[in-house]
Amino acid sequence: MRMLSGATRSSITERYALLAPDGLVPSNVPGWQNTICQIVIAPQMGARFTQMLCTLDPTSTGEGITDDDEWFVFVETGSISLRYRTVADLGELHHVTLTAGGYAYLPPGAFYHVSDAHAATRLLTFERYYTPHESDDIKLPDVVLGNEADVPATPFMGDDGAMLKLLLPDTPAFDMAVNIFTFQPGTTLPMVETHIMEHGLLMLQGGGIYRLNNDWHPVQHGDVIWMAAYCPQWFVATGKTPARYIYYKDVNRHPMHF
Ligand code: UGY
Ligand code: MN
Repeated sequence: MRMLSGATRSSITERYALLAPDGLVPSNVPGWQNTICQIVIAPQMGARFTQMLCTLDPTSTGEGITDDDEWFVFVETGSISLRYRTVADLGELHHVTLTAGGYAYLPPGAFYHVSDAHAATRLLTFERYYTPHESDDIKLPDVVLGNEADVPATPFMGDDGAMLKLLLPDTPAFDMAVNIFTFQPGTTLPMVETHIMEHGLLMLQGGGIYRLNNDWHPVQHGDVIWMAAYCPQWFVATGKTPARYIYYKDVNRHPMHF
């Protein structure tokens, strides 16, 4: 149908971006076949990482080499087979099945191959340059495999209406965190956060109002948000169901070494 109004909730600014699903456009991404890849956050926007949404079917395949980067994949819906090898294990090829809620983190120097997707599979990926720790005692992170269903949630700053899961170990080897937040209706972030960490976010369920810099935006399932360093941010969950989002954050490095 022809669009008459030209209206969209998407808004791209210097300090943040909100991308509503209706405006997303696929790209041909090297390594991915028969897959709809939407690059939703990228350095071209001002970000220091890349976030991608990939829709797969049983004919889809995807592969890559992390090189100096690190790669995180989260199965939003469906399931995949993931084969990977790392430099640390002398090139042995590992094979795991990731179902909905499943995730994998691969450090630099890894190879990955995705196949055997269920018909309705959507993946979220985060990729960025891995910043080595200043201390030679801190080695590269290990591979992490898990499912968010097995990760315990803890109240955020004492509020059990806002439960937080950390999907990656909170140790100095990791320069990225990926967390899932669940907000009961009416719950807010306890303050307008203004911090050095950058975020890339995907709304997994429900909705609310996101304050981004000096603007307030209604957001819902499927929306993507980029928040630059020091972008003031605040959220309230609205509606009758809990709101859930998964987000990336850069952590554990000196500001001069990112
Ligand atoms: O981890 C965080 O900085 C988180 N509280 N930010 C957010 O949800 N916008
Ligand atoms: Mn934050």
